Amino acid sequence: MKLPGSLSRPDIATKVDTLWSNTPTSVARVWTIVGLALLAVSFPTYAQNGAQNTRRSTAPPAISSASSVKATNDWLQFRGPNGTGVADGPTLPAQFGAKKNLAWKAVVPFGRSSPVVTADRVFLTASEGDKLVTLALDRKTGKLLWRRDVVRARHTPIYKANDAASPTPVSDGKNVIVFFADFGLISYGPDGSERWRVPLGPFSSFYGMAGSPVLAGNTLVLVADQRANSYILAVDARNGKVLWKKDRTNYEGWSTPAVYTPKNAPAQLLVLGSNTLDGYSLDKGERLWWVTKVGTYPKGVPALSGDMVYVNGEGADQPFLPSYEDSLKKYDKDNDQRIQHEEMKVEPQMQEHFGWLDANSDGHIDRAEYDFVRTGTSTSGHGITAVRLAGGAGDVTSTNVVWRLKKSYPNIPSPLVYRDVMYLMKEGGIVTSLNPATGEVLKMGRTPEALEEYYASPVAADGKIFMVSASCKVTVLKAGAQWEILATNDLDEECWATPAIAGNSLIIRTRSSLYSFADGVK
Ligand SMILES: [Ca+2]
Ligand SMILES: [Ca+2]
Repeated sequence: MKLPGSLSRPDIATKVDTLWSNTPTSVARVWTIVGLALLAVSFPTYAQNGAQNTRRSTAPPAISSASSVKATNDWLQFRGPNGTGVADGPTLPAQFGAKKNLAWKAVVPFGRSSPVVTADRVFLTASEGDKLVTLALDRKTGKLLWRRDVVRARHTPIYKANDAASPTPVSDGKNVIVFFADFGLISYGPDGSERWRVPLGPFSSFYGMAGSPVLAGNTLVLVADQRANSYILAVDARNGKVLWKKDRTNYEGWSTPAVYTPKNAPAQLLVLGSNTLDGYSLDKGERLWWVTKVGTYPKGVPALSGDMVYVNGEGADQPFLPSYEDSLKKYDKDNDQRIQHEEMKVEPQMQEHFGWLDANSDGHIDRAEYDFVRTGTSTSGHGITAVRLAGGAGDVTSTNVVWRLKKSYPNIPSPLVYRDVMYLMKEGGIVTSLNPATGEVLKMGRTPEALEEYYASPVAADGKIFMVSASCKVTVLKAGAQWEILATNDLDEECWATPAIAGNSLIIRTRSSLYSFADGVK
């Protein structure tokens, strides 16, 4: 059997662990939330959080794009300005709902992608049966301006926690570019006219593709990490012409890249993949440097702040699965030394993830496949990794990693750095504030009215942090090292998407609707 490529990578340490913590139940729980982009929790064992270096960063922000957080009037990609989740300038309400501070509400088809906002439009993707849908709504009124459908090229089976429209669109402020794993890339003009398309796929991902495309000037970048043949692709956003494509050896991933523009050097792409964070040159796609031991299950987007970047990757210190022999004893009723789907029904929550272990989809889990997941993808470091963007080539793990946090970090939600404080939103409703320079935990507490799963990444503006739970309870924090809860607003529906903030509007997608909230509108 051919093993997935990353197992043989010398720079990949071999393991994952936190992810599936110890029991099949937790395995299922975690995987219920994998793959959502896309769009953070544990227990207060924070004293020894793995901070390894206490150098204080006093450097001013060196990132042109990320630091352009002045009066943000648009939100053009997943998690806004360069994926930071931070908008500056607006005034936003702490309390809102169907009858409070509601500017408009629009019914939209299902999809887990997040809204993006230009000066006059809100773009959104969805899927309905065979149709892959792109919507443009009027930003002021929520009125549908146009809808474009393409028929999906295929119907790749993926895990139930993902869907055909989980990647978030990206806009240059005028046009929109969308990515559907069952189709490829498509760009529409402001009036809905198709500008170009780039068919892509099929992709091989048990949990489904989820990373969103991003723009760096006129270059559109898409990271397609899958079971084999992972790659990063750069396309001319003006015409859809492929500029370059580079193979990656990383395994399945669901992370969106970030663009880093050093003060006096060309732009780079920061790509979080299974077990590595890589820096690529934007112009040619050369892999310039990398950091290892960053976890196996990359999600969200690298969070840039000043000359630091923070990434989040699940993993564990010990294998989360029992030995193959123990699993054979439990499941292998026909004694053929392999595990079949039917045999796993004694453990329904494990059975749901059968396809994750059966890498070649032949209906049998064999030892090599099992051990690949048990040890090959699990225990190579994990948690929040803080990396100084200090130059260097090749493996810069030993020189550029400033600290790591291996406890109480999120699974899906990205870290947020806002006004010199880092916030983590972890499943179960656990909020942690940290000193981003050192990893020191400043405060840990709960969101008592929203103790549940979180898929959306936290966003911030107006001195407030917005955290959206799986049942769309939106907790608003007063930002600060000793943060406080200002309000919890209940939209009473399932919620996966990361909110958008543009001007004085807070735009939130629930299962069926898109809401725009603003202070004092009603
Ligand atoms: Ca068997
Ligand atoms: Ca197999």
